Amino acid sequence: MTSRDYSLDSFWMPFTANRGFKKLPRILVGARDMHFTAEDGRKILDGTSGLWCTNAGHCRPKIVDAIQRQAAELDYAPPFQMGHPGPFKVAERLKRLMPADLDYSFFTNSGSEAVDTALKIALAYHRARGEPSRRILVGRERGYHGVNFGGISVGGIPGNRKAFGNLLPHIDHLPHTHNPEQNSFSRGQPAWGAHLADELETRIVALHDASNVAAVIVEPMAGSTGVLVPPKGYLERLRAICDKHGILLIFDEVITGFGRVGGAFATSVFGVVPDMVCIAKGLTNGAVPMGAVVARKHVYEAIVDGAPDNAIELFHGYTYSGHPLACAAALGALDTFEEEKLFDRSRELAPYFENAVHSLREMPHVADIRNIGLVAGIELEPIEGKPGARAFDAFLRCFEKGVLIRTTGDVIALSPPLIISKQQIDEIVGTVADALRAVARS
Ligand code: PXG
Repeated sequence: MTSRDYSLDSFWMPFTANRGFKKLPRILVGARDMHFTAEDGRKILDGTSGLWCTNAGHCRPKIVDAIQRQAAELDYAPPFQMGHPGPFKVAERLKRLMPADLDYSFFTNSGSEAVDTALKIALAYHRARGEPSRRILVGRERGYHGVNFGGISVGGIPGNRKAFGNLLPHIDHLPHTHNPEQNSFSRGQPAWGAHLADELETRIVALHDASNVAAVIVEPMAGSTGVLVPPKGYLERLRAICDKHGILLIFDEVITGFGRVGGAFATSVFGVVPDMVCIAKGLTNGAVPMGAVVARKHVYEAIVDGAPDNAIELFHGYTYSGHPLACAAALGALDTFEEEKLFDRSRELAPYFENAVHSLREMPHVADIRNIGLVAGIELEPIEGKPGARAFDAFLRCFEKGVLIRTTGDVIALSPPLIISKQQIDEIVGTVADALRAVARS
C-alpha cells in the first residue's frame, strides 16, 4: 500500500468493481512510450494500449507539444455557426486516410457518441430521401457500441443492457460469428461463417420488410466481446445484402481503426466500404477525448444538399465537437502514425505477434486463441460457477509482474501499441504464460 494525499472514496469508477478496487488499488501516475509507471514506481509494460487507444505509445512528443501549444493559443471556440482551423484540418486528413468517398467527418467526444451520431444520421438520411418508414436499426449479438442508449440498444452484450430496461424500439440483431467448434485457434480470418450474414436477408429483411430497415451496425472485428475476427467473406456478404435492399452499413471502427488490424482501418484491410465509419480512441492516440463519424458522399449530400438553403441541415452536435485540444492531439497523432509508418509496422509485426500468442496454446486451460494485426484474444476455460474469475486472476498476476493485459469475461485481450518491439512481445507473452501456469496451480 502506498500512502497518498487523496481519498479513493468519492470517485465512482466506470466499469470497475469499486469496492474491490478501493481495497486493492492499482494507480498509474506516469507513462512514456511502451510503459506506464505505477504509484510505487514500478514500470508496467502496456499490452493493451491503455484501453485500445494509445496506438503510438504514450506521451509521444508531437502530440504533447501540439496539445500544449493549442491550450495556450485557442482553448475553446464554439462549434455551432462558428469555426476554427482544427476540425477542418482533421477532417481533410481523415478523408485522405479513408478509402473510397468516405470524405465527411462529424466530430464527437467519444466512441459512444460517434455510434449514437451514426444511428441518428442513418435515420435522418432515409427521412431526407423520402423513406421515413426505414426506422429499424440492426446490431449483432456480442456487439459493443459504447454505453449510450443507441449503442446499448444495438449492442449485444447482455450485462450492459439488463439494468436499463428502456432501450430504443425498432431494433433487431444478427447472430454473432463466434463458433469454437468450427474456428478455434484460427490465425487471421476464420474460414467458416460467411453464411451467418445471410440472416440479414433471410430473417430480418424477410420479417420486417426492407422498406422498414434503416441501417446495420457491426464492429468489423468485435473487440470488447473477446476479439472475434470476421469470417472470410462475411463482411462482403453484409455489404451486398445492404446494397440490394437500400440499407446503410455502418462499421464501428472505434477499436479497429488506426492500425490495430494491420492497416489504417478495417475497411481498408478487409476491402469492404461501409456507408459510415465510427472512430474514436486512436484518433487522438487517447490523449484527448474525441470521436467521429466519417460518412460517404451520398450520405452527406442526401442530408446537407437535401435541406433548404441556409437551414441547419442536421439538428445534432456537441459543445465540444471538434474541440481545439482534441484536434491538436489528432493532428499530432496522425503525424506520428504517418512519420513512423505505424500502420505498416502493425502489418509487418503481425506474423511475429501471431506466432508468439499461438505459442500459448499449450498453457493450462487455454480454450482458443485468435488474432489479426496487432490484436489477439486468448480464451480460457471458465472456472465452474465463476465466469471471468480465471482470466481476472491472470490479469492481477500479470500486473504484479509488470505487464498490463485486459480481460473480458474469460478472454484475455492483447492489443499493444504499434511501436512494440519483438522482445516486448516476447515479454508480454512470457508473462501471460507464467500467469496461466500460476493460476492453474492456485
Ligand atoms: N464502439 C466500440 C467498438 C468500442 O470498442 C465504443 C464504441 C465506445 O467508445 P467510448 O469512447 O464511448 O468508450 C467502444 C469502446 C475493453 C473496452 O476493454 C473497450 C471499450 C471501452 C472500454 C473498454 O474491451 N471500447
